[in-house]
Amino acid sequence: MSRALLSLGSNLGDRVSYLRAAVAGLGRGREWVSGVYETPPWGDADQPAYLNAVVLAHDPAAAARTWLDRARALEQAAERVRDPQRRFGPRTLDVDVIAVWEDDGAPVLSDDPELTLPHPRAHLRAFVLRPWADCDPGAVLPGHGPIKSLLEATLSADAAAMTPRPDLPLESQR
Ligand code: PH2
Ligand code: MG
Ligand code: MG
Repeated sequence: MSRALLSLGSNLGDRVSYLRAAVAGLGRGREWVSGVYETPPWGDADQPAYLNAVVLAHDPAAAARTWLDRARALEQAAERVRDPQRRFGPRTLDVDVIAVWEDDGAPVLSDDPELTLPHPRAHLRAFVLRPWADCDPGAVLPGHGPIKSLLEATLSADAAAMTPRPDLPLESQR
């Protein structure tokens, strides 16, 4: 039933291995996987730099909620420990469901606090928009518009501080 744009982030331990395990864990349903960017921490400066990437995944059998369950399972497999005192603190693996579309292309909208769709901060985050724009320049973030425009509107300092890491591919050529 759906496609999902998932954002991957890691800033603890063997960061690229956590991202690679997450991509592999998505199985055959991935349509494309972006390149990796090294990005300064947003929100809580006192933590290591992140590696970030995005993935478009497709699963005819998945409901929107299925993507959240998968994201959490991937985080658990990375032995992520949640610190209740530090919502935006460091983590081995963060998998966020950014947007979900039905097979006919209609966006899934949700104000469920557990799974808000699209993700409530995605339109502000260069570390989501830039790798997404690399893979699908014409993409639209439901409710917000073309991601190219959103990327231009993010702080140029944020986008400029992102370093492409072509030396860290997430999947071997298929
Ligand atoms: N994720 C956060 C908090 N801050 N900063 C960067 N650069 N990348 C992230 O993925 C990120 C962050 C919480 O999810
Ligand atoms: Mg998250
Ligand atoms: Mg996050």
